[in-house]
Amino acid sequence: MSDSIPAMWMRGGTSKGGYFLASDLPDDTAERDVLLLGIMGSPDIRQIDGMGGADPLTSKVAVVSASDREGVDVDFLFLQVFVDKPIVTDSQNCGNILAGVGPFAIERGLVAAQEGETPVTIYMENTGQIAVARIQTPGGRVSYEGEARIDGVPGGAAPVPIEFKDTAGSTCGALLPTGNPVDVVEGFDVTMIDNGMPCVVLRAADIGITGEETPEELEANTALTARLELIRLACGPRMNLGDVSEKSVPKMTMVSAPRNGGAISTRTFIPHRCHKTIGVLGAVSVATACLIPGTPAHALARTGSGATRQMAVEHPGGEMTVVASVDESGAVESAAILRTARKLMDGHVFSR
Ligand code: NQM
Repeated sequence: MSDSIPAMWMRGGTSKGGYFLASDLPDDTAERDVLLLGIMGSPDIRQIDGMGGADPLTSKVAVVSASDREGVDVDFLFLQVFVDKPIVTDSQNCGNILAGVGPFAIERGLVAAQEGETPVTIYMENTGQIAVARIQTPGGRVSYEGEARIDGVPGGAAPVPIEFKDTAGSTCGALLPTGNPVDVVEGFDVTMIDNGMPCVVLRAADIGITGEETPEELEANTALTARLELIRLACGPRMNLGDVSEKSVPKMTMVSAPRNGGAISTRTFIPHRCHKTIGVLGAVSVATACLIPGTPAHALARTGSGATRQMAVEHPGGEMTVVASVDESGAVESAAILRTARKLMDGHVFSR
């Protein structure tokens, strides 16, 4: 008989995945990964024998535990389960799956709900950084109902505002790991940046697209995907990420001038499938690139002025607003975004 373990399935932002208590998973990483591959049905492009949705955005895992860190409620480890390869990686964080961590932690009794709203301080183990999510808890219970809307998800839900601090250099060690706002890689001007998510940002026009294409059109453009992968593999070591051939970072974002009143328009490969929208920390990193003079993104962006910038990062499904607080020098000090989450299933999940 196959093993089953307790799991909650949740939509977090524009992603979906399995949420587990760390204590319900094997301590041994190799054993844990075999179990998760079996649960998701990987490797298989259809993930027909598992819970994964045949897309990197729906093949994600949150591992949550009570934290013994000062001022922190819970520790969250994000795991990306590859769809088509037997790989489970902790090489990236995920701000979308993060949106479900607060509700999950309250539902599992790791955090006591307050009346009305409960702030949950989360240590993101992948990058060693902190996020604070505010969860709606009327009557001391998590509420998923509400009118907050995010592009890429139909209908309304309870708002989950999330604030990030000190995300610069989360994985690469520095906001600009090469020290430059722009470098030339494989003949293209690129910004290698990490403000929560390692990203390579380049002009859409340089690589032969308008930036208005759909994700399906871009994925079908094999000349484009081959060129992007060449650039990505060359950028990995320069971003202190080493050989990235089997990693899900850096993300590749092609930018063009905003079309709908936002700050910038984006199309992002994560890194081999085109995102239907854009990742949360990916959007924070791209918005940060827009604020740095000398980057290709800066020249195309509308960034506004003042200490608080509302920057709508346009993407194939609409936009994601990053609220960036900047200091006198124009550097981003903290960023906030709005997400929503929904509990889909609570029970036991089976591996192979
Ligand atoms: O950048 C997809 C997502 C993400 C990541 C990816 C994310 C983030 O949309 O914080 O949320 O880039 O792999 O879930």
